[in-house]
Amino acid sequence: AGCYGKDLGGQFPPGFKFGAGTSSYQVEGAWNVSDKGVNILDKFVHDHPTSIKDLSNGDVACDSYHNWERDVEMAAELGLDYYRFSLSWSRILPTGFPNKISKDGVKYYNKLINGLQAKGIEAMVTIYHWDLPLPLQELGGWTNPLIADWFEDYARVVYTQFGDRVKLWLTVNEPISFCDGSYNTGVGAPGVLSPDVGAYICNKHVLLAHAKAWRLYDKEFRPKFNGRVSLANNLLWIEPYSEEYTDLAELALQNSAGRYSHPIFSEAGGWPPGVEEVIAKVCLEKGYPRSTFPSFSKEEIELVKGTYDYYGMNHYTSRLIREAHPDEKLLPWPYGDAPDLKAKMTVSDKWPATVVPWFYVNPKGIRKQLAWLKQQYGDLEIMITENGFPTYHGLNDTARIDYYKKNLKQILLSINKDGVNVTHYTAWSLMDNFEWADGYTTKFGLYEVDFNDPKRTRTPRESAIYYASVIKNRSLDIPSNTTKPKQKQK
Ligand code: PNW
Repeated sequence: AGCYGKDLGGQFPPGFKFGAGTSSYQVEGAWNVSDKGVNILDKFVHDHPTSIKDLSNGDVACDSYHNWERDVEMAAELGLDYYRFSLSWSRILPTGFPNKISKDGVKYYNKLINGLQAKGIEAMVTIYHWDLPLPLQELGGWTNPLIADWFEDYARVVYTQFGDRVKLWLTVNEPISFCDGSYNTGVGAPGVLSPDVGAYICNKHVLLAHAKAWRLYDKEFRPKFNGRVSLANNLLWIEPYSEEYTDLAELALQNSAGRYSHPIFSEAGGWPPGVEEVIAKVCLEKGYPRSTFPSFSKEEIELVKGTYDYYGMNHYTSRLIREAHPDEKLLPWPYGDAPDLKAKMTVSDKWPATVVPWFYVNPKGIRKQLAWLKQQYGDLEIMITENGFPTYHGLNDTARIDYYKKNLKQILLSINKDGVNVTHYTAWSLMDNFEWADGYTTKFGLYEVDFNDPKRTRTPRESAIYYASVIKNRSLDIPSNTTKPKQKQK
């Protein structure tokens, strides 16, 4: 019997896989090494140092460009089945275009992929995790319709270079974050404020870019490499504040999860129900002559529909939604409020706060979110591509262990009780890293990174030892002695 009781049903199904994730800008450093091109994150942090809490940046970060062997070793220590990381577009294509492929850039990822392979660890590769080459941004970035072709060209390069060994691909990470999140606030790269317009154009172009990259793989690479491709959506679980707001909560889910999923995963394709109408109405109220929400042509609907091999889901936290009071101050969508729905997003006082303001703990949310996906899009395979918990520094991270334990428990209930086909779980993150506007002040790592040490020494937290034991036992019912840290603390 484990220390959490006998009958918890803590076993994961055979074949269930565990991983951990990072992204290029957040860990690699080496921002100007060799012929690497400049991307929008490099430019943003250098131009706006004060927009990062500790005035830091990702110039060096975890220096994974040089420390990749240690990263592989950590993945092996944890017993990961796979490691999720992202490719830096500008490191591989210094101009953003395939006219020039960087030998050093490709070499770096080959070393990493081969290093993982040598330890029997698969690579789950994100093609784009927010670091757009600057030359593409100067042409409008995600608001230029040609981005779909530029992205497809880049995808062809990486499938060609790495597809023999990489079998799990994610085209883009959290488009709601780099479309809605970025254009509605102007905060973070590329630093363009374009409420009502930018986010929606970006939304449409991301779907087309994803679809082209998926179709390219399907046609030219799947026959020889037999891998699988999807995208990672951040799903913020939204519940009604009280029963009268049930429809509002559903509309908010369609406006978040739906706008980035329905066109791809639903049988009908196209924009999700209700959203186009609401936005059109709001646009007229705001004085636009017509809706700023782009429509899809029939051909585009067909192009995008069905371009998935599984669903990639990032999930962290939940919200409650209610109608806003008149004159109530509303923050921008999606991580503030929902001004276009004239709604306020709050949280339950039963959900513990964390060290980051957007994050309250509601483990039941992940199970409800998974059930919603199944109900919306049918019985598809779902991989959790991110889930994790923030703390300040320190190796004794009991709150993180508690978060993982409770979320994994809910995922087991989802699999066993709700019949949802969840097959992969990715802890975010393998190690502390550049946490965007928080800089290095808040930490998501299973491994702590010493950012004052030029070597960027990594040390396992208690949560790393816990996660390793879950993976080893393929169960949450872990004999109590294996949850104690074995490693010496420094
Ligand atoms: C993700 N929310 O972003 C990103 O994919 C990671 O790069 C990042 O390090 C991680 O979460 C932790 O922040 C999110 O408000 C941003 O729900 C916002 C939310 C969730 C995820």
